[in-house]
Formats: sequence, C-alpha cells, structure tokens
Amino acid sequence: MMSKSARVWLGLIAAASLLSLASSCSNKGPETEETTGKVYKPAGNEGSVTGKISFTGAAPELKKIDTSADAQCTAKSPNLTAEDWVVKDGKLANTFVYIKDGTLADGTKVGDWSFETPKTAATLDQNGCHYHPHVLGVMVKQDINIKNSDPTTHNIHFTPKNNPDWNQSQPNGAAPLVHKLNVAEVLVPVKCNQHPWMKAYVGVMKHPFFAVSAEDGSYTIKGVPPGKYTVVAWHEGAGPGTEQKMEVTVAANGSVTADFSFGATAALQSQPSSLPMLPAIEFPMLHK
Ligand SMILES: [Cu+2]
Repeated sequence: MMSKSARVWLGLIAAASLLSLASSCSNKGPETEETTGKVYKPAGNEGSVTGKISFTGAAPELKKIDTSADAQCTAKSPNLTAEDWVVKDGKLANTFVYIKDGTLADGTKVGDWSFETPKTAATLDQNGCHYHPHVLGVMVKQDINIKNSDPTTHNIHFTPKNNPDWNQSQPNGAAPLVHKLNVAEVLVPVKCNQHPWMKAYVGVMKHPFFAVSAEDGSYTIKGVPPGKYTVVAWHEGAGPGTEQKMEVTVAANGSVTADFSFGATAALQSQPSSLPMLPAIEFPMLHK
C-alpha cells in the first residue's frame, strides 16, 4: 500500500511531466522546419568552390546618406554611404554565393542530407548606424547575436517571407539580442525602424555551403563534397535582387573556380529574384 505522501509525490511528478510535454510541444510552431535527412559527416575528400565577383562597367557613384534625423549617427558616421554597390577596383563585395542544389558523387542530392547547425553564433553588429556585415549567411536555427555598438537606439526588424516577422527595439548599452530563423530563406531583408537607410540581408541555409564576397570580390565555399552543383550568386542590385547561376563540378579534394559578374550590363540581362525591395522611404524619427 502506497503512503499518502508517496501518492502526492507521484501526482506532482506526473503533473510536472505533463507540463514539460506541453511546453515542448508549444515550442514547435508551424514555422519549425524539421530536418529529416541523414546527418552529413565529412568524408575527408571535400573540395571547395572559389571565385571572384566582378563589377562590369563604371562603378556606381557612392550615395551619401543623410543621417541628420539622428545627431548621434551623424557624429559617429559623418560620411556614411549606401552599401547597395560596394565596388573596389572592379570587384564587388556583399554578394551571397551558395550551392542551390546538386548531386553528390554517390548519387545523393544535397537536399537528402541534413547538416549540423553551428554551435557558434553569427554576429550582426549595429555600428556607426549601419550593419556589420551588410550581408550575412547563417544556417537554420543558428544563433545570430545582434549587438548595438552605437550611442543611440536601434530597432532591428527582420522581414522574412517564410519565417515569422521579428521586430525588437535595442537601446544603447542594451545586452545583445539573440535571434534565429527556423526555415531556409534566401535572403531575409533586415531593416531598422529608427533609421530607414539601415539595411542588411541574411541568407538562411539548410547546409553550410555559402559565402559572402569580400571587398576584393573573393569568396570561398569550403567543405563541399565531390559532386555536381548549381552555384548561385545573389546581389541586392539597384532595387530588386539579381541572381546568376553556374554549374560546377567539384572533384575529390579539388577546388573549382566560379567567377561571376554584375554591373550595368549584367543587371539589365538578369531576371529579378523573388526579393523586390521598395525604395527607401524617409520616416521622421519616432522620438528625439
Ligand atoms: Cu538603427
């Protein structure tokens, strides 16, 4: 025969189990994308896709940003310029290059596999009233540490299509915010509700095969299993995003080059991607 106190304890344990079950269920909203494939383990014969992103034609003039709506921004970044085209010596930065799909040497598809989410957080810093970096690649469910390094309030606003909208105010001196996206999406526009000129793009991928071109236009995607792939280079362009594709074959332990070119001619010929951007609308500061 069970004592009274034992029955009470059993009841409490059962209630606690039910509660934890309920809370774990409620964490799984419709936006959660379960990875079903077998986890890819590197075989040691992975290769890489590398290349340079060029800008053809005359580099667009740098557009100075009017930061007068926030004196703190003007003081810290008196010469802020738009980052839609960052061109240096004919090379283009901030291009998101990724493997869209393809077939591994063993006949499986990239999409058949799941890939471990990095334990290290990515960082998106608001510094000088613009985002560092301007284009960021992360994996699904990877933490993004959002820092405010400015002496002013920012309001970071992720505006995805396949993930929930996320909109957070972050006063100066506030601790970093952490955000993650559960569904793959290329690319998620990020804006600041306080400073309409602030824009960033976050590419959210199911796999780690992506990179962002540096100031010298170079990029490298490492750890790519041997196989045949479609590589896409995406750049925000002047308004609607622009993307280009190339088929590549990565040999075992090999490195394949995939160079892309954007610019006046390329922008006219390319199809707009699914990321239309409205022209920036200047809003008055909500407070100050
Ligand atoms: Cu801001």
